[in-house]
Amino acid sequence: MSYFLGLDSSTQSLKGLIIDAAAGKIVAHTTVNFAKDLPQYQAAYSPSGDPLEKHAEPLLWVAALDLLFTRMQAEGAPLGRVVAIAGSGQQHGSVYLNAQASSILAGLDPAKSLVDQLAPALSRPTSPIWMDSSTSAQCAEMTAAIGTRLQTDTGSPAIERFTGAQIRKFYQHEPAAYAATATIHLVSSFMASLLCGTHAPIDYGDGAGMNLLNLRTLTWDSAICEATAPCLLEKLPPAVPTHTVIGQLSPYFAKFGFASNVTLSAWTGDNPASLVGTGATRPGLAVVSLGTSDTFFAVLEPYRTDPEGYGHVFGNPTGGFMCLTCFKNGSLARERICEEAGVDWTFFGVTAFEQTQPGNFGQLALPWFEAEITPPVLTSGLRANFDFANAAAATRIRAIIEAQVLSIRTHSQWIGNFETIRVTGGASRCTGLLQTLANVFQATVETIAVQDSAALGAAMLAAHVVGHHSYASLTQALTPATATLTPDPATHQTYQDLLDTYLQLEASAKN
Ligand code: XUL
Repeated sequence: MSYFLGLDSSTQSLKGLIIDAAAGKIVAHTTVNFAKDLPQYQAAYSPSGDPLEKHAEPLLWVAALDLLFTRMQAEGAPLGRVVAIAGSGQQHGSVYLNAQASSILAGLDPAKSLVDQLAPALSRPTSPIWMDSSTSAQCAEMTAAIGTRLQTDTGSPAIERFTGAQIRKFYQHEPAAYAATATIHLVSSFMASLLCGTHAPIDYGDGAGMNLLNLRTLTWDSAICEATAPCLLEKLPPAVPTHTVIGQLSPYFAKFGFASNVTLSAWTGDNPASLVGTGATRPGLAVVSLGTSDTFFAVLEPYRTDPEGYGHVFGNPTGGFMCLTCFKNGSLARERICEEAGVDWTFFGVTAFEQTQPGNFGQLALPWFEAEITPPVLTSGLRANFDFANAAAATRIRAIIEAQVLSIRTHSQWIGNFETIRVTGGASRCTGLLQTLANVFQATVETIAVQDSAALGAAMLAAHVVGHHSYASLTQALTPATATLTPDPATHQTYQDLLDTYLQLEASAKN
């Protein structure tokens, strides 16, 4: 039997994907879309009304798990043949559970829904997620307490969305609820806990997104935990390598047709899982994931940190380290510009690029509709160096896309150069964007068939950890390049010049 299930609990959906590892094929693929399928829950909102605050209701993810398996079973997905499960979650988001949670998880009753059973286990009804940038004060306090070691040992300076600062804010604003919290999970380890029926550990891939894990010792850093919130170390599940078997599937899930002896492999963050699912676990290859946020990631050897402080170091699920830079205004900004211009996706992705020329006569627009992460900008709003509102739609679109790509180039330079960039995510169908990436980086751009690289990566992890399938064979069969774009050398100088314009605009707009 060689069926492995990968799950991905992301900002907008929960996906399930089954691979037949021996045949090298995806055999089932199902999505629960939060806005469409579970509109009664909030996926990203501000409980206090502060626009910098972004939380989700954790019961949304719980409800989505029941719904996904119900749907997969109804669709005839071979759940009964699944040998092992792994998964990934949106990074940094945290779930707060009380002391009852352990017995609730251990005694899940298949006659009741997961939501009804888990609701009493929460010590906090909402979960801060990665889109939150409301913790600048807590970041400043953590930096003052720890100093530069915070970045050099945890892989990132204090970052607003990272879990450490979020936990500190919770402790400061709601001390009683913090004290009533027995366990703090990441989205990934929380989802894994539901499946295991016991508290699951946090892996090095996702754990590194908390500012609490010492990447030199690969243990929770007790001094940083103490400076973050009282008794924090006691509330954290153990930190483990991603390649860890964490238990067996809870009998609760037999009702969906799972076998009785399904093994669970540790869950990780969506970006570390995507590193596996895009076949990018070797140096020289970088990935640009064009999702809700745009991320740039690659293997990082040896361990080092970004001198600018924007790039983060996480555990590479296959061993060693990876680096990642996150740009919040990714697809959300593209969708907004497309809608405002009143054009369809063919115009946005193709026609606009035929009607304009590389470099766009130096016209750039920074798409910071939401507070931006890279570079950190807390005041939202588009910034352009030309009369954006009165320009033609095609000019506006190229101005946004070229700025997005130049930002990715600028803030990934510390990692080095890459021969190949693999592109994944919804917007990887936008050929104008892909050619711009090839030209700006002067690198080959490859697309891969699977859009859901995090769910695929999770299934590949399960196949490797439990089924002992080699990454080389899984990568070759499941993530081949489907299209290759080569850079146009004639644009090299154009983009060198535009990079300077971009840097000037970014510097002036940051202030
Ligand atoms: C990474 C980050 C985002 C989320 C999206 O640091 O914040 O990419 O992981 O799910």
